[in-house]
Order: sequence, then C-alpha cells, then structure tokens
Amino acid sequence: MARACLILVFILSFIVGFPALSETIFMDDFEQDKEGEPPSKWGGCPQDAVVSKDPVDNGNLVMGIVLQNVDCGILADMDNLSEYVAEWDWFWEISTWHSMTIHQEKPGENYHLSRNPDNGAWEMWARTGGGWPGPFVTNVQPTELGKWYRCQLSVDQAHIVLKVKEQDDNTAFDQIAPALEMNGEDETFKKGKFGVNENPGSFLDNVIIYVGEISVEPVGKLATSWGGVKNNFRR
Ligand SMILES: [Ca+2]
Repeated sequence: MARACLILVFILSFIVGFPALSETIFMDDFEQDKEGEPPSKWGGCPQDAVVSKDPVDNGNLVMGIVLQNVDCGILADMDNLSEYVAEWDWFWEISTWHSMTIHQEKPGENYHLSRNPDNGAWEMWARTGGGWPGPFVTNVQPTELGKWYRCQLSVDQAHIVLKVKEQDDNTAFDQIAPALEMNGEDETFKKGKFGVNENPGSFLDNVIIYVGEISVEPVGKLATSWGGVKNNFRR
C-alpha cells in the first residue's frame, strides 16, 4: 500500500509540477510607493534612495539613487541564502561607477558587482576589512547611458553569474552570454544578502529575487507581463 502511495505521489508530481522547487523571495516595481519618499520595501537607505519617475517614462515609478551611499537597500530577509537569482531593470544617467552588493554579511563586508564606466567593463570586487581586493574577474561589455537594461544575477555561493541585455531584448536569459562570471576565484563570502551600494544617477525597477527555476522576464510587454508575474508568484 505504501509503495502504491509513493508511486501515486510520483505520478502526481509530474502532473501538477514541482511548485515547491521555486519560491519568490522579493518583488518590487515601486508602484505602491510615493514619489520622493524612500522605497518602502527596502531598508538601510532612508536618505540615499527615493522613489522617482522613470527618466524616460513619466508614468512609471522606479528607485532612484540620489546620494553616494553605503549599503543601501539591503534586503533584510536574506541573511542565510547561498543560492538565489535576482533580476532587475537598471538605468544609468551619468558616467560613474555603479554597483550591486552581493553576499552582504555585515556593513562593509561584501562582494561588489560593478559597472566600470572607464573601460566599459563589468568587474567583481570584494570589500572587506576596509580594503577593496580585486577585481577577481572582469569582462568588457559596454553599456550605454540613458537606456534601460535587464540584468540577471545567479548566485550559488561563490559561483556568481551576471547577464545583461537591453530591456526590450526578448532573448531568454539562458541564451545570453554572461557579462561576468566568478567561479571560485574568491570564496570569502558564500551566503548573504543582495542590495545596492550605489552612486547617484542610477535607477532600478522591476526587482525580483527568487530561488529555483522561475524565469521572469518582464520584457517588451512590460506592464502585462509584470502584472501576470505579480498574480502568479507567491509572496
Ligand atoms: Ca515601476
């Protein structure tokens, strides 16, 4: 009887799928926030980031970085994650360094994914003990100012892959070559949070963080796709 039940569960799992294998951890399109106020779902940056109008779409609200900051927007509920995928739209208005923090263990201790404006490269640095060792990996893939890009960051401990494409590029991320890949070049940080450590002139939107196999690409038909995502994903 027990064996029959196991077989039935096995068969049903193929019929209904494996919803437990994926989970949305965080999602924000900033549309519930008020312009000029800090993004309500993000912590640690009350003075550094404000909800702003999309630089190229007055009807869209985004996160805008207004001050050079330290550890802004670290997500509070990701302390113990070693594997996750983060996707977001990213826009740069001025030519300066822009960065995301990964595996934030405590303020000032993290990997630093950076867009280097001087040579059109993506670079992975660490920030630890007051120093900036790195870059551990670097790859030239120029990006333009004044244009929205869609980014995907896949994190599996110290194996970190960044992919970047133009927001209206409908190519699936699994068909996009990495803009940056770190595969054990440094293993200082193996788990922790995702956030931003940014300079002014940067904007973010449509941020989703998940574990598992979900592929979310609110590209092209952005409003429709994102609405579907919001309806379908567990919070
Ligand atoms: Ca938005």
